[in-house]
Amino acid sequence: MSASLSASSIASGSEARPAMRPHSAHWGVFSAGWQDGALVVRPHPDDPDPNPLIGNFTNALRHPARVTTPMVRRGWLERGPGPDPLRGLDTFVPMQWDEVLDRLAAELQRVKQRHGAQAVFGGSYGWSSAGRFHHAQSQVHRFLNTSLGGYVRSVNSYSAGASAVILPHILGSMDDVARRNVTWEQIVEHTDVVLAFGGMALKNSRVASGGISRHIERDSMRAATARGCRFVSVSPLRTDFPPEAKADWLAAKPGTDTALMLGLLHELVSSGLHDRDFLARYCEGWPEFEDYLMGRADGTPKTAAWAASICGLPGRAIAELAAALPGKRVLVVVAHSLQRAEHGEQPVWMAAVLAAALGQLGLPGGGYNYALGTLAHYGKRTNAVPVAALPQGTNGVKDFIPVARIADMLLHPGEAFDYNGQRRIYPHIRMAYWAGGNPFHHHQDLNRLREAFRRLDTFVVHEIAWTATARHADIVLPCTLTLEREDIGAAPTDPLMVAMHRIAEPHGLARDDYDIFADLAERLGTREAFTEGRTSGQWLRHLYERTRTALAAQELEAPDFDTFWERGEMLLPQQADDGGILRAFREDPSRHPLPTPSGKVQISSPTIAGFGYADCPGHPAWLPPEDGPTTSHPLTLISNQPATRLHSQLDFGAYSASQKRDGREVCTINSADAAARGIADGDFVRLYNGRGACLASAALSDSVMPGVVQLPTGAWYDPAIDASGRQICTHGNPNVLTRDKGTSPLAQGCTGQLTAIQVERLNETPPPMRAFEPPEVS
Ligand SMILES: Nc1nc2c(c(=O)[nH]1)N[C@H]1C(S)=C(S)[C@@H](COP(=O)(O)OP(=O)(O)OC[C@H]3O[C@@H](n4cnc5c(=O)[nH]c(N)nc54)[C@H](O)[C@@H]3O)O[C@H]1N2
Ligand SMILES: Nc1nc2c(c(=O)[nH]1)N[C@H]1C(S)=C(S)[C@@H](COP(=O)(O)OP(=O)(O)OC[C@H]3O[C@@H](n4cnc5c(=O)[nH]c(N)nc54)[C@H](O)[C@@H]3O)O[C@H]1N2
Ligand SMILES: [Mo]
Repeated sequence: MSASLSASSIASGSEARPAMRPHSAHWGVFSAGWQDGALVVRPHPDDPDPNPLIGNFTNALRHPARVTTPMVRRGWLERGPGPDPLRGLDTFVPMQWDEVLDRLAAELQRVKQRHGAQAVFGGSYGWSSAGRFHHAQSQVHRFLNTSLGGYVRSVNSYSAGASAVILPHILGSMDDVARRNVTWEQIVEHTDVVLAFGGMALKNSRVASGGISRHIERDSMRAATARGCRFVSVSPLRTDFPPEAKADWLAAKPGTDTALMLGLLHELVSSGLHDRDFLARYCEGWPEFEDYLMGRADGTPKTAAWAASICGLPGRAIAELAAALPGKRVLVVVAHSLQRAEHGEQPVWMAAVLAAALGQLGLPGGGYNYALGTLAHYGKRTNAVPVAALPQGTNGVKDFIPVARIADMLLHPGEAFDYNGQRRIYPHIRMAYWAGGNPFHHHQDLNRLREAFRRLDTFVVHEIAWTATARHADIVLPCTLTLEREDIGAAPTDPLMVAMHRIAEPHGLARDDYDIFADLAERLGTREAFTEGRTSGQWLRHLYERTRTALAAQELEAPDFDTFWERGEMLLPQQADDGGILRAFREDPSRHPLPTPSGKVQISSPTIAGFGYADCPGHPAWLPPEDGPTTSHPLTLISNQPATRLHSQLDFGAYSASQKRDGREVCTINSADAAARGIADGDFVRLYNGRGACLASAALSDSVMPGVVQLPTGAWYDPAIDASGRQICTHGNPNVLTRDKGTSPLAQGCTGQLTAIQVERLNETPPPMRAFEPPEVS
């Protein structure tokens, strides 16, 4: 894991060519092959801006962190299923496949008979890497539906927990507002100002679930800028835009965007520059909102000066920005990150109101495109033919949780919680089955999550590697890495369908998730229902057929599966760049109403007001956070997406490892804040608050605003005791610090992005790193 391993094995065009076979990942299409015993990966030749994340594959296949054999936790084996404080501390016992599957099938039957399928949590949130068929989350859902009768599921995502719930109340579905809306083509041609809250970091838009063949964002920004488009980045980090965009950087305090947007809009309304015709014709509920904005409702006018006192930007800068917007083609963009925070619903809603008041919704390159720039799915055209996914069957259990309420559910069975106008009860979960996700990556307050998982009878995990989640499981089943399988790579917003060839044989005893589930189903008497009599190879052909028939129906070339497989890829037709539902609505609001209660943009929402939530009132509002900076924890931690990997995946990979220092994650801190604490570049630092502490290597920079520390997510949780006897994650996982509380009772989304911390220089040798060593076997 030394830096010298970096991305050096990514082949360049000039090297002697090994036999390369095509493959695809969420971070790009590439080919891979072996040269002198080393894996070489080469980006797709048509990709203008390849993602360096493909470098993480080069050393991954045979890495010691891989799980090589089925493992059972000793305590579970000796004492049987049940809550256990040793979960996560115990040793493991290797076991042959037949025996482990017999034991697991018996445990599934026990839980089902004693407690019913509603005692099994199968939400299994996560971004595991696969194509259309081997997608682990679809596999586990299909297995639990066909073989157990169902499972408690989770709804929404860690990505967009708040917006997925608020957007349908006010504009339309996430898909309509984020995916089928403004494209990069429109921005290049039409947009005058892109006002981006949370920036548009290329590290993020280089990723798309299902795959991405051409990374066009950098060139699109360059072309738009050359035509005269101005990018404005409201963000705590300068690096949230690439240099090509020549963005103006406005470093507002994190978590204050709603106040800033209110200040901008107050300026417009006070000068009469808001689009009254648009608000009257296309929107509902402006008057109530205007009463709030102008201070008639609560005595506080949301002036630029008021906003300045909250967000820390000069009032004059706010007034100047407001004055630069009317009469221009303005696109307002809000990154996912803003709503992964307390009251995350508010900036999503407020940005829609700002764009509506500018009269821009539905115009080419204008209006509001939630999350454009945060993932490669957005700003793209949609394919004109479908790409099939593994059907998941029918879930007989009705219970669900908003995805980020996992620890609450495990710690509070039978208790009530609020969600989107409903009052629901947390089910009592005895068994959790995870395949394809890493809750010890994605969840907040990991010390609390640990306690929560200890309440289970049994925790089953399929993993490629010894993540912290695998270490906290009772049964760990080794599964193949995508490079060890054949699959079909495709996403609805990418025109390239990829024949994902097998690059390597499975490591150790690893098996495909599909084959594991098929053999488990066999033991439960449901093999036929799960497999429909197909092998994986037959499933690929079956799924491919959906696309082939759609191509044939459009009288396009529709090669058979073998031809597609041999060619390695196929270009799919795409739909016109038509602006989606917002354009149609603008052109004819009576024929194409929005899917909201009024058919219009809900500037206020009587529905949401009717829920009576103080933390999500009936129109967007500034609601100060509870977890803001304090005297003891004066810094705001930004735990954003890592530039060197996808979440926690392949954190041991060569590229991810090459960007660490002394094997630890790097946090970036403003030079002044560092100086005040006697911290020099490269020092080990301890980041802490009342919930926990982690170690990181400090990088000093003025691209981070004062008062802010940035530590990306994804370093594998590595709990240890430091020289002073304190619990610390010795690797640098920020989720030991973040707060496990929903955005509001409306969406109950994840609030992991921001938290208040203190940072100090570490004056002792840090505990050793164990994250990438397999756990102790006995
Ligand atoms: N503090 C904080 N926390 C956050 C965020 C944040 O901004 N701040 N962001 C959140 C967001 S947006 C997200 S989407 C989540 C991401 O959270 P996750 O999606 O859970 O993270 P991944 O690391 O992608 O987890 C995928 C896991 O699947 C495993 N895997 C890979 N391939 C396979 C396979 O074929 N089969 C099986 N069975 N397993 C496989 C990988 O080894 C990995 O452990 O994190 C969230 N957490
Ligand atoms: N390389 C890489 N790319 C990824 C991922 C990854 O793990 N690695 N994950 C993918 C996934 S699943 C998702 S959901 C998307 C996530 O997309 P986002 O959630 O938008 O991504 P982040 O990097 O967490 O945040 C983007 C930026 O928002 C800024 N920010 C944070 N808080 C605030 C705030 O309160 N106000 C303002 N104005 N700015 C703020 C931070 O500076 C941060 O760099 O990224 C995707 N792309
Ligand atoms: Mo996400």
